[in-house]
Amino acid sequence: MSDAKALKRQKFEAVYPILRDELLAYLKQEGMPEDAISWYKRNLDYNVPGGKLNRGISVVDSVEILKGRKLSDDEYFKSALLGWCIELLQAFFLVSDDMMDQSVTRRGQPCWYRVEGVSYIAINDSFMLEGAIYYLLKKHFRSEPYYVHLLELFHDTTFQTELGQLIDLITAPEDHVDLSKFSLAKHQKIVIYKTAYYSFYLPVALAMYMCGIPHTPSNDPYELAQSILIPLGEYFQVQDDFLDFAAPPEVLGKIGTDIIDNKCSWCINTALALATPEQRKVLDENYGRKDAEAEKRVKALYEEIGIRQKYAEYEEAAYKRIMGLIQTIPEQPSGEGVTLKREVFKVFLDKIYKRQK
Ligand code: DMA
Ligand code: MG
Ligand code: MG
Ligand code: MG
Repeated sequence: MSDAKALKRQKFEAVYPILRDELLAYLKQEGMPEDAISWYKRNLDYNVPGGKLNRGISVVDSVEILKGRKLSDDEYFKSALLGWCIELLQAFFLVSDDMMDQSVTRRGQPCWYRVEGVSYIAINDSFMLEGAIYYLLKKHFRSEPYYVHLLELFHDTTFQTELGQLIDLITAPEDHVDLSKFSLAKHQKIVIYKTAYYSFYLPVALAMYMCGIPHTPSNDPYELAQSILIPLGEYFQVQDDFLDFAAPPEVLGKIGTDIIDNKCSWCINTALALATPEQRKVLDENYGRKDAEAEKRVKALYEEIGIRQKYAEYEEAAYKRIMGLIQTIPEQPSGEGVTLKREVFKVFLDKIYKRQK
């Protein structure tokens, strides 16, 4: 990591304990018992700050680019706070996702529900990570003219993500493998809803609201942003699917479960498109089984069909396509006020291009 990037991360991380302590102070004020306060603290500390923080820091980066200048202390704090609200949303989704996917590790440590003494309490803990978002938004943004936009955006994006999780889960029944039900079209729908809205559109739209960018009846800048960020998020989830199979767990911080979980992942869809009838039989017999040997056979088959090469080709094409979309943003904006800038999207794309974790 470059020095500049490490410093940026440190500055962003320094905001986290302030917000956590505000949340804990609320519990104290409500007269909650000490063990409840320390439980919530442990939940927050375990699940919120330890990730890559790409989504959270992207709010700050985007506000800076849109304003075209260094932020005041208050502007920095507010944009970082919105960034941490996305990280809270992410923590809420991940705690529940790991239970539903029966995952083992996350960010190099056991998934929260697998921690001694937590188990199903993790369900309520995930709700309390979500609840924190609205406590913090109300406390810090209630008097802003864009407050209701923030609320709607978080609510809409949450619902979209939940729809995505629903189709991800019901397309992967535990007891019934039917690969003929998978398709790249289904995959695209799943990844746009479960990942792209909250991971890519949300950070940029939050920054746009904070900068006072208005909606317009035609050529709405939020629509324009979405037309680039949704494909970007799709590309990101294809990477997630590929890394689930290909990345060493020590690097990725999590152990892949997609093959055992019968997921409609980019890898299986790509393999299905390339498989000979004999290879197809191997997939039919081994995909989605709760069996490490069957998983190994699927992985060997992925290698055999050259999925790494296919992925490299996909990644190059996706990069070029998204760069092309970014060029559709007018470089010389007309009119007054803060307008969308290509740089917002380029920075985001460069953060994920060829990522290994
Ligand atoms: C990610 O799906 C989507 C959400 C909303 C967490 P996933 O199960 O592929 O994520 P991961 O690979 O991180 O478990
Ligand atoms: Mg998962
Ligand atoms: Mg999942
Ligand atoms: Mg995954």
